[in-house]
Amino acid sequence: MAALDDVARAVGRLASVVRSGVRTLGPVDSNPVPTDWTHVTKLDPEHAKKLPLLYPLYLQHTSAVSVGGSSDVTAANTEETFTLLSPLTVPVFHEPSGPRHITHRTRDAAAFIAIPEVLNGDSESLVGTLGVGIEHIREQLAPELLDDALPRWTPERIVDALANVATSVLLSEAVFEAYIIQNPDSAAAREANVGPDDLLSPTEAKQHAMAAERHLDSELVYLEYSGTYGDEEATAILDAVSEGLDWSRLWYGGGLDSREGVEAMLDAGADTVVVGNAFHDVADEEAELVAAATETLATDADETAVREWLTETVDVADSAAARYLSTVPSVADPTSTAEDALVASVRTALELDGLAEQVSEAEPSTRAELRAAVDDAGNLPGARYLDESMCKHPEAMARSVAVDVLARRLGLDIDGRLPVSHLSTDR
Ligand code: 1GP
Repeated sequence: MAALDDVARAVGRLASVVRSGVRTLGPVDSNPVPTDWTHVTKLDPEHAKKLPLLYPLYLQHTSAVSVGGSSDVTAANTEETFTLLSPLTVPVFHEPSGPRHITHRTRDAAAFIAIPEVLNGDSESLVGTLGVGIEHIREQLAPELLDDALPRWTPERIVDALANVATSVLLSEAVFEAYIIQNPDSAAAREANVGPDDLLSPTEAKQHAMAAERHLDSELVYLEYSGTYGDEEATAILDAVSEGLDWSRLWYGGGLDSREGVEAMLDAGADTVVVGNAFHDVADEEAELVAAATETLATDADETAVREWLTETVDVADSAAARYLSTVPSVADPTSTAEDALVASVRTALELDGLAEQVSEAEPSTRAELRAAVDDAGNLPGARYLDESMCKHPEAMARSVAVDVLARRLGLDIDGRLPVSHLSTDR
């Protein structure tokens, strides 16, 4: 038995040497997080954080979307956010802040699960939450998964062994994110118990990051300034950390709302920047603009009239839409792209108002009647704009938005396809 144990240990050691050789020397990059992602948009599922009405127009430019937030996140609002994002062609992944936010629906919808571990918080934030997560997968998700797949008479011993395998498979599909949180005045810092004394110098951050890559096998090291721009302190840390990493990706997030800020972080060594608040600000601005537009413009105002009104009303170069788009390196002209997106959203919102008046005359009481009334009206608000975006089935999406937004406005108690309560139109 002792000899067998020795062989098993030797094989284990060899496997780990081979793994790290493949990681660092091999021609194939074994890190599953793509290097060509320069920009990730982080969407918070909590209801107070809205999405612009025609969100694919904005999100088509980002490299990937992450779903996750620090407060008021539930399994239900997480599932709703994944449903909303299903028409997108960009990858969407899940960054759960609690194990119960992972459900079968979120797992099916997510490209992968990114599990956060905080390197400079308390031990709870490094291994405690991870332990709770693994327990949830082993004792709930994996058995539920097998329950659907195995015949009822399968012996418990077999189910138990398979649940172990399923847990390992689920974990092997996950990506581990080693966080260094540097803004103690953020929800993320409060959750992980990161105080002013826990902030790291560039050298300490580099050492933590090297341990995360070599010991924790973290696919990602995430320098997190959530809510505030890290500026020169962050660039000094990125500079040091990027020198220490070979295999893990290096991400920066926090307070980004300009091209200069993004370029500074990428130049300092970040592979990817993450933008959160600046995206939700677009929805808040849009709600105000639409409220102002309905005071002045007719519901059938044409594109020229809407554009004229918009450029007289706001300085588009300084709008939240332009600020968000300026954080996406591939957007060549953020101001004109923002102007087009804002014109599209305002016009679509006005058309929805017009459609609501028209459709209410038919007094629909079921989803089918409402859908028929929307189709009879002959104009699907937003369809022409979604058609030009990288969105799967643009017409179907425009129809779902119209039907579900109008159902809520008309107070109809019918099952929605899209959870439009997350959109800027729902206040
Ligand atoms: C939060 O790093 C992200 O986890 C993004 O931060 O909301 O400040 O952009 P902001």
